[in-house]
Amino acid sequence: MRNHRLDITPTSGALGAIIEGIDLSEPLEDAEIAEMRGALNDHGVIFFRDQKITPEQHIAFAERFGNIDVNRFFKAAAGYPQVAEVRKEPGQKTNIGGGWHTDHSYDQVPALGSILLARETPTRGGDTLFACMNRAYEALSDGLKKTLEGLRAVHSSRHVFGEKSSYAKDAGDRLGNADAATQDAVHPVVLRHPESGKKILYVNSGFTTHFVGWTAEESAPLLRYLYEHAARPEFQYRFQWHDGSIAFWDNRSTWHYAVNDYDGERRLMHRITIAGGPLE
Ligand SMILES: O=C(O)CCC(=O)C(=O)O
Ligand SMILES: [Fe+2]
Repeated sequence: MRNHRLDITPTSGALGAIIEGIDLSEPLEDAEIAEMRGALNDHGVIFFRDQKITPEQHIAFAERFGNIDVNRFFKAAAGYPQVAEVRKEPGQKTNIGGGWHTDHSYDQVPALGSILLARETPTRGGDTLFACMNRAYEALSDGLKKTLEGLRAVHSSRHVFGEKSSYAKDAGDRLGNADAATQDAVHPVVLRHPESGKKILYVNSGFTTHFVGWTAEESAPLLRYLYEHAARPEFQYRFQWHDGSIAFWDNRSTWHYAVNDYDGERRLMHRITIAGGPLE
């Protein structure tokens, strides 16, 4: 029985924490899982280094936090339908997730988060940026906060994963199931995080299409302002991967952006997504 607390160190002023001195291939105690959950609520994304875990151990770890949400658009790792592959081959130009977004906001009940494990990393580059949507919300003026409190936004998967999407086309066989891209969901623009209770700005440039009751054209200038504001470096942390690194992000309170700067090299990640609860 381990009786020490986890070694948790924040990674920036905005978000992120690294958890050291723990081997995720070993059975974890309930208290350790609870502490990780707490760290995820406090910091938005938690990181681990040098984890030599099998896909089975990755799945077992994820299941300690909830049910697995199998993404219908990502190609799965061979033999493991629960594990989505995030891959870029040396000959490929586009990457997966190369713009600010939160995953699954097009679902009525968006995922809690994802546990992304680096299997094969390029010699340099291929970092992932994270941004804190609580900080972004808190830094807005009282006037704009009040306006946003009354708004709801539509989020869609169609323009990203659907038949007509150039992103899905460029991704080739890494994405699929385009005819399942029929989800649209409506969420408040400002959420109270279901676990931490913190207020978060909940729109993202990947999936949000417009405000409810506004046209796309009317919505665009305010959305553009919010995207620029929320992408300020003060709200970010940039994570450098090595083989065996893990990032476990909260998919409600953070955005992420996979940097595509390693042409000619392979990058292969395994992602397991955990189902979330209702947002309102
Ligand atoms: O590859 C990455 O760093 C993140 C890609 C991404 O957006 C995701 O896995 O949801
Ligand atoms: Fe993503």
